[in-house]
Amino acid sequence: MTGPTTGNNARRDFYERIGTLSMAPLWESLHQLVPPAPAPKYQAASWDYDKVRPFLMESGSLITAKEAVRRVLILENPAMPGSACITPTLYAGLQLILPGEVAPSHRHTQSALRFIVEGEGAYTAVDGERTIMREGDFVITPTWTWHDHGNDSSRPMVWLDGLDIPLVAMFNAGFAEAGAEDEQEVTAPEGTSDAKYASGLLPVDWKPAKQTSPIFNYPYSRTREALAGLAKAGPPDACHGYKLRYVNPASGGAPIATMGTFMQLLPKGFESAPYRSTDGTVFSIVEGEGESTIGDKVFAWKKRDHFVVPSWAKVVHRPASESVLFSFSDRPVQERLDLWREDRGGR
Ligand code: 1HN
Repeated sequence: MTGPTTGNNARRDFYERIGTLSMAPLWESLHQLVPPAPAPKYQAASWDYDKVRPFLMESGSLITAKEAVRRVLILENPAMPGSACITPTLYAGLQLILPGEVAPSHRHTQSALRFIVEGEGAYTAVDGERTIMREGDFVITPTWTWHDHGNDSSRPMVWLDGLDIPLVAMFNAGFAEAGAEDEQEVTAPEGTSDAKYASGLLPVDWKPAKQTSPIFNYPYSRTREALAGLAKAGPPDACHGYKLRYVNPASGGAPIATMGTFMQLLPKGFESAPYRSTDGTVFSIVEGEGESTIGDKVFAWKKRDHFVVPSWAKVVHRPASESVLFSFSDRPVQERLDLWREDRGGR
C-alpha cells in the first residue's frame, strides 16, 4: 500500500481545524450521503382509531375550532419527534369540527388534501364555493386558495389532513395569510365545479391556469363505483389489488402537484405480492379489516385506522374481509424529478 499513513488523531485534529472554516471531509460521510439504496430515518407506524378518537373528542372540549384556527391532532412519525412530519416530505393530522363550529378562512402556499374519516354534512369552502363532505370523499385545497370549514350538521366530523408542509419548508417557500372574515363570501352555488369539470367535459374555452385540478371534491360514491366495476372486469394486480389514482381531468396528472392520492380495493382473502417504492405513503382505511407487514413488523388495521409505510419498505397486505384503502404520497414530485422507483419483485 502506498499513500498517507496519517493516524486517526491527526485526522481528527485536521477535521477540527477545517471545521473552524465551516468545512468538513466528504470521505467521512460519502456513503451515508449517497447510500446504495434508500435508508429512511423514519419508521412504519400506525394509529388505531379506537385509541385516537377519545383524545380527538377531548380536544373538542379544550379548545374551539375558531381559537385553534384548525383543531388537529398531528400524526407524527415516532422516529421524528417534534417535527410535525409523518414522512420527511409530508404532514398528516386528524381534524375535528363540531356542530356549529367554523374554522376561519385563510390561505397558504402549502397544498392540503382532506380525506373524510367520520361524519357527514360539514362543508369546506375553496375560493368562493362550498362542498358538503361525506365519509370517503377526497377534497383538495390547492396552493394559495382561500379556505374555511364549517359544520352545519348535528354530528362531529373528522377528516385526515394531508399537507406538503415539510416539502415547502425545505424550499423555504411558505407564505400564509388570514382572511378578513371567518367565513369567506360564497360566490358560486354548490356543485358548480363538479358540473363544469367532473363529467369528462370542460367548459369550451376553459384553459387550466395551474397544475391543480379544477375539481375539488372527488366523492366516495363515484370512487367506490369505479372500484366495484374494476373488480368485476378482471383479476386484481398482484401487488395492488384493484388500485386507481385520482386525476386532474385537465392534465392527466395528480390533482395536487405535490401529493399523489390513490384508492385501492383488496378482495377478501387476497394476499398482495411484496412491493416497495420510493414514495413514503400514508394510508387511511375506508372499509374492511386486515393486516399489513411493513418491513419486518405486522400492523393490524380496520376501518378509520391510519398507517405509514416508509420509502423502500416492503409491504404485504392481508385483508381479512374485502377492504378499501385510501393513500397519499409525494410520488408526483418524485416522478417530475425522475426519482421515483418501484420494486414489484418481478410480479
Ligand atoms: C390547514 O390550513 C388546515 O385548512 C389543516 O384545514 C391543517 C396544518 C398546518 C397548517 C395549515 C386546514 C393544517 C393547516
